[in-house]
Amino acid sequence: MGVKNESFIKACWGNNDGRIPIWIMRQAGRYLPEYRAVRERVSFLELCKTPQLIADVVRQPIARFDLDAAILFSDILTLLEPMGVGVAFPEGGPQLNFTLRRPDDVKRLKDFDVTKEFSFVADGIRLIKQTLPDVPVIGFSGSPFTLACYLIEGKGSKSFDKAKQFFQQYPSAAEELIDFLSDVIARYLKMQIKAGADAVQLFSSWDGILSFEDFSQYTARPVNAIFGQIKRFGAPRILFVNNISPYLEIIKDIDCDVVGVDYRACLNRVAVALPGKSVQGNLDPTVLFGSREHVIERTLQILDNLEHHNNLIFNLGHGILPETPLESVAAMVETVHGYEREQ
Ligand code: 1CP
Repeated sequence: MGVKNESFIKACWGNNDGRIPIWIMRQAGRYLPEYRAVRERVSFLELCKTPQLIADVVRQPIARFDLDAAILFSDILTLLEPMGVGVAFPEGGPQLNFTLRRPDDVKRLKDFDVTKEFSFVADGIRLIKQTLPDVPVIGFSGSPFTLACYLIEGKGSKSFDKAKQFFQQYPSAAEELIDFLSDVIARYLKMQIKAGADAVQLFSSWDGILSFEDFSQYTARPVNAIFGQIKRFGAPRILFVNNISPYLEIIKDIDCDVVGVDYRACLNRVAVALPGKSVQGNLDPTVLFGSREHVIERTLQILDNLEHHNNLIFNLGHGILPETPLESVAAMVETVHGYEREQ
């Protein structure tokens, strides 16, 4: 195991005494000229389905910056295709060719063999491991509620009102939908770990629109079920919640190893509220549009504010934005790695 591997995985378990690890949500993406060059040749979906191209773009940010983890290149919405839901990725954002409108529609979603339908993901992970033997690889899936949001709305949305309404109008269909998705997601993450993923992350990107009570039912309950099924494989389980602050009391009891924190929250406050869990985050992605001094200052602010650093994985508090200056990314990475903490 190289140095990189040690710091990320150790931090996931809360016992890192080496350098502070950092990776970046959406680190292989449009802010990189070399990613845009690949995307000029192939469509987004073709890229997601071609193991060699997956391995190529996963390596791009690692080759440019001294990052401590790689993340599988895919999208949370590709998991919907074998259910019978076509997904397209035009310029304006993802579009589904099927939406859940009535409770009966849930029964039209097909169950499928994850290993058979997603062999390109398993092959992609195996190739990443060959290309980057010293770097831990993170597998991922969307959370059940976040995937349900897209299934009901049919596309992205600012508030997913239709999805929230469906959950209130049809609670038993909603539960059936969440349980079906949880089962598929657990099998999908298990397959990724078996293929070589060293850690897995659930993206609860839209769960943060739920009421406190609904978060217990539609996030905590299914996430516990999913993570409970994969615990025995020994790969750290990361739960990223966009808009985490209202739910800390619930998250405290969720069975996960690391909590990914959005940029709105005070990272130290979250860390204090979640004893026994590691934290990942949470620089505001727009900070990277400021001066070099500003990037360094805001990065140090997060680091200085934390009481403990042995359970920290530095990251942005949401995905990196397409126009982000590359110099700012380098400044952030150098600041994190150069940080001298009190032992
Ligand atoms: O043109 C392009 O290249 C497509 C842009 C793009 C990219 C690079 C999309 C469409 N997805 C991705 C890759 C992606 N998506 C990764 C790759 C790995 C990495 O991090 O480097 C990951 C982890 C995701 C996860 C994802 N997809 C999430 C969860 C993270 C988050 O932002 O909260 C979500 C919500 C999606 C849906 C999605 N896919 C693509 C877009 C533009 C969106 C957001 C749509 C919306 O606004 O609702």
